[in-house]
Amino acid sequence: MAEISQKGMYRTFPRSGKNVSFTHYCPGCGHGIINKLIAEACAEFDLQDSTIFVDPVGCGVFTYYYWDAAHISAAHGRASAVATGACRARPDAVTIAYQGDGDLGAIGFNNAFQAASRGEKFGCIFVNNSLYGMTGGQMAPTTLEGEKTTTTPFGRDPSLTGRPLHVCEVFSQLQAPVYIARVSVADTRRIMQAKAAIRKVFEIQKARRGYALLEILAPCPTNLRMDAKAAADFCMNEMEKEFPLGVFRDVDSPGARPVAVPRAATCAELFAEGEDVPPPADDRDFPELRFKFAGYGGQGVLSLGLCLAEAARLERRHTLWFPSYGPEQRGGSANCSVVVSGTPIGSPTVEHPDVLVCMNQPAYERFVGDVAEGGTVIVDESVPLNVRPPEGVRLVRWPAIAMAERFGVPKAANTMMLACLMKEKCTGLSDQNLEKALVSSFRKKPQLGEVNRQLLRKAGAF
Ligand SMILES: Cc1ncc(C[n+]2csc(CCOP(=O)(O)OP(=O)(O)O)c2C)c(N)n1
Ligand code: SF4
Repeated sequence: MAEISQKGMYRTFPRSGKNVSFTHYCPGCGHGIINKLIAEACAEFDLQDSTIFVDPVGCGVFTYYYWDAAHISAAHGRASAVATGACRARPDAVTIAYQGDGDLGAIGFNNAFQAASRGEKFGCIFVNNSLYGMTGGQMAPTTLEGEKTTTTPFGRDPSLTGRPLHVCEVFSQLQAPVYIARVSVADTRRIMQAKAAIRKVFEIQKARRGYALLEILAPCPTNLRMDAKAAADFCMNEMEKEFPLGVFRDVDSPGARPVAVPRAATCAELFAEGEDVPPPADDRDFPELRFKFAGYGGQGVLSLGLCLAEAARLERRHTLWFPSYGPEQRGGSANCSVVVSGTPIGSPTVEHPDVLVCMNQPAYERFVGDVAEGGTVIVDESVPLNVRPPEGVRLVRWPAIAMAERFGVPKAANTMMLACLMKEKCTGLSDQNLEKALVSSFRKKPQLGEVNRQLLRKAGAF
């Protein structure tokens, strides 16, 4: 038997503990055809090693099992937002978001629309099967008037649920997109047109020309409660009446006003006035260090974390700072995570810190059990220790609050904590950069920067 072409796809798909060579799609589903066309286009343009697919939540969720390229799974409706991040972080790669009509047209409409309006450099393949497939056939914004779904059992009634959403037509009001088209995969001729349009999306991304939206009408026999032939006929005869096929915007058409490929902003630009330093340098010998700073809002734990992250940036380490606080400006709990690493960091969240700094009792009790084995917890001396740190965790008690009061600057308790981190040599960063970062955090009040520098020395940081 001739081998079936699987260009751009894995040979087998490891699903549910088995290695199968068929997809999870129902017979007659448009996703299956579209998946194959996308994989082929990616492979034919030799882009498998430089494509980032952003996968949706919906029936297309498993494309990472099928397409042999890099993938990021987005939360429901967020593929265009995630694709924005991916194409900005990796302007050298081709980014493709894959979204259903519930995903893009309902929960995710705004982020898809805004990404298109900004002219983000990615291609969006939008599969319109007129309903929510994965969850059992509920009405989507694209459901036709009169179409029966599980949530419109008597047919969609515009007086209750409005009229179908025409995504291509709405996006065509925007200036930045360079390509907007609607195709179908309901018969062979249409599949060939869809193939050409998908190739065009890849070509546009390969040439970094701008945002491209390709809507593909696709049958969902299962939820339409039809056989494959009838569902394809519904797609051609009913859906196309509402959603005419065609090209709404082409690369060089007069309506398009693409925006330039953005240059990645430097940290100095992002943080205004900060000292510009070259981007982080990879250093595999520098281990990833995870910090958590916790206390009340107003105790300066977020600034303390920022200071550490800024010192890491000055040292050309990879670093991320991630704050978490309540709605109150002062008084509520606040904490932040900081990751410092010699290699790019996957996530800014820190579940098991190597170093935990606690300025109050609730923070200590909440986080002390999470500290990684071999880690350190630094707690203000005023905090009663009702709970012991886990086995293998070093405890350091430090009178940060009392010292700041004694030095006449009660607000500088966080600077006193920084002094302790430096004394204990817990940061992996140089004293010089930590001091510089501290002073620069007061750049709008330089006299306070100098006061804090002196306090750092008085506290015996170095
Ligand atoms: C935040 C959130 N809300 C709702 C869901 C449930 N959900 C999963 S898939 C889906 C709809 C998918 O429909 P569509 O985007 O049209 O894709 P299809 O399955 O038809 O390909 C919904 C509502 C979810 N997973 N997450
Ligand atoms: S439920 Fe519909 S969209 Fe989902 S796999 Fe089956 S046919 Fe395709």
